[in-house]
Amino acid sequence: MKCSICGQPAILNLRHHMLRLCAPHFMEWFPEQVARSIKRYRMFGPQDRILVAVSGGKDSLALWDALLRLGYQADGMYINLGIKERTCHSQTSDGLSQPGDYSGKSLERVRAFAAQRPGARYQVVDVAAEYGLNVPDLARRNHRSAKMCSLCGLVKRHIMNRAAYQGGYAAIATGHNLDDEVATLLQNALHWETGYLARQAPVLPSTHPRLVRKVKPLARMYERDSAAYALVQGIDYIYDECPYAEGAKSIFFKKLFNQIENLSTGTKSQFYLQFLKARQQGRIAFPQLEAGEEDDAPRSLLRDCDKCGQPTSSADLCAFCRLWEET
Ligand code: Q46
Ligand code: ZN
Ligand code: ZN
Repeated sequence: MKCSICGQPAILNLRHHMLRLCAPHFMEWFPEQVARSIKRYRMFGPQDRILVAVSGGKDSLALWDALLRLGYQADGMYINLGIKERTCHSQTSDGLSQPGDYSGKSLERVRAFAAQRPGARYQVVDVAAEYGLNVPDLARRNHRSAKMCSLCGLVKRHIMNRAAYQGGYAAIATGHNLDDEVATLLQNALHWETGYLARQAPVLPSTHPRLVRKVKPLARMYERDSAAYALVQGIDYIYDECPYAEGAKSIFFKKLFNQIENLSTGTKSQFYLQFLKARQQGRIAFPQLEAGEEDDAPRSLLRDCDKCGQPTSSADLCAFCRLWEET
């Protein structure tokens, strides 16, 4: 198999792009694709400061790396959720199996990544140190362990938004890739979750001066491509999924899409891009977003939380502060 550009041995067959690339050309191609998405969806400009949500996994570190290589002012942000492994060992990319602390090991990956890149700045928020409980304990106290991911998502969104707003960042960038997007899209379509479908997009614009815009520069990238980029770039990332993601429906839907993709190349891309196009052209329309989570609500429905001051659609406390009040 030869590189479509230079004829040297290729390391990757990008069937969905009808392209085979050698390592050096793949290393150029990946950031170029990220840059194209940033421009196409007008995510941010070259002068904007971006806060990248980094988890220590391949996608967020690949994204951070690509943004730095493209010359963006991209700072990392790691939220230490205090997640421990539920099994006794975890596999890390150094091939060693070590007992321990999932969040701690993820943070080590973020630190190592930044240490190898002069100028890569990042901040860490430790949920237990700052608020008194880590996220699994918070879920237990609230009897919401069964809904751990929705509680965790709420905590992460709140903390990211606060940090991005206070730090004066133009956007929060997350490492969601095409596989994540199509798995979510199908799950939401199966239940006709019109509210979620309405806002599933590479850009979630700000609806309030204190709600920071959210962008997904990898939304058009196949997961295997961001994994390949991380590997070829020598990024040491945490291989394991978060222990709470085990058995998550999203993993089932990702596997399903991989089977479909094997039978019909390009399905993932078509499914996502045609959805975006149909919505943009008005061929699919959703009703006005309803008040709910802060991100969804129109500005007219937002007021300041009595405790933290962040915009909320509820009468007194935002969902994050209510969570801690009820604990
Ligand atoms: S970190 Fe949190 Fe995820 Fe773990 S508990 Fe669920 S939401 S799976 S991206
Ligand atoms: Zn080449
Ligand atoms: Zn609040």
